[in-house]
Amino acid sequence: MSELLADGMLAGLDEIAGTGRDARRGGYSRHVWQAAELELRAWFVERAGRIGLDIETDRNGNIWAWWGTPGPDAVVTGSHLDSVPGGGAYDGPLGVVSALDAIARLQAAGFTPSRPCAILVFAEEEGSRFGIACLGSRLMTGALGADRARALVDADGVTLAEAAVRAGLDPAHLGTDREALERIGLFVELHVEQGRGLIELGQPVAVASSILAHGRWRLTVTGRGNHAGATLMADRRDPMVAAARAVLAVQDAASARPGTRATVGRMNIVPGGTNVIASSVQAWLDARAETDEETRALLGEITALVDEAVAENGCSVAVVEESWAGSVHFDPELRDRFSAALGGVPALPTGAGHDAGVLAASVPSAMLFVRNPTGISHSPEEFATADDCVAGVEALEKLLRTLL
Ligand code: HGY
Ligand code: MN
Ligand code: MN
Ligand code: MN
Repeated sequence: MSELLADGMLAGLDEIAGTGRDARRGGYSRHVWQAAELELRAWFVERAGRIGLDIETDRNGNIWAWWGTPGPDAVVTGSHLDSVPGGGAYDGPLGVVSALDAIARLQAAGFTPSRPCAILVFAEEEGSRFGIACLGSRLMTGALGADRARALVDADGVTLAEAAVRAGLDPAHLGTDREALERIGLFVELHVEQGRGLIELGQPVAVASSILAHGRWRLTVTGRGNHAGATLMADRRDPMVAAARAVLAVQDAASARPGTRATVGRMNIVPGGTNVIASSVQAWLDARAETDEETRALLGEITALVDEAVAENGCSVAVVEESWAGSVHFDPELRDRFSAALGGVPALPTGAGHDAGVLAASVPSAMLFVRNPTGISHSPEEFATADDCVAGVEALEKLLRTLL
């Protein structure tokens, strides 16, 4: 039995368990084309090579591992290897190692595909370096304009174009290459569940039914920097106070609208001195709802409340939309066909965005979820048991067998 069998995918997870550990935050920080993610790319290429897959990197920096001759109408599976800052071990990698192991199992059973098949590893699904979630799939489908993409800048001032050149790509092709997309006949992504759906259903595996609409906005609150000790409270225009009230407004607005979610998980305080009243505060809003309209309505309410809070503190605010992804409903025929093929596994909605959701606008796409007994994700507490991971691989293997 190849070492990919038996617990191949568990061995795969073990092999990368030490890559990109974030001692300060806990969990993993693996961001596109930076050391840890480059190490994972190399690991993936080596692992795929062990089962005879042929590797190529497309013009948007996504990695393809072909089982047999590359070609049109391919059955493609995969996910991503990058993470959020301080992320968990399964979000992304579980889909990649499961794809490797499902193919290894089919090979070991002497199965030969009747159509092209590939594993696809997307670049920058989390948007942790350049700020746009699902960057690799958006570039592939054209959901993100090429000019805007090339100009994206990371925290060190490196543009996506510059980072792409360092990664060996021609930035002129970022976001313009449709060849890669045209080879996909169907895409299926296995992913750890990031909520409590399968816990409550008491099942190890589900198919995805829908993905929330999801927007990201950058709020820049500007006040007047000053001395923490010499400035009377009545004389202050403190953007930190306005931003704090804005965060409370986000919490109130989303909590009052059933099904909506809104988060401020990232802030940048300028200049950031203990004895300095800030001059400006940047806060990033992540807002989601079942429909595009509800998400936009939530944003409208939040910005009205923020305007009020900011004005009362003598500050000003600028709101910039950084990314937007409309709600996704996976093809019900495909969803139900896959559910039936897996013995009637449930269909679950998700609040988390995925590359499969971006691709769904262009090619038949589906997702498999594997139970996460903590129900927590984007955190070191994210987890999946060995049994459920194997149930996920077996489900993916079964689907690939019906498709290939
Ligand atoms: O933010 C998300 O929902 C995904 O994990 N990128
Ligand atoms: Mn994620
Ligand atoms: Mn993910
Ligand atoms: Mn001083």
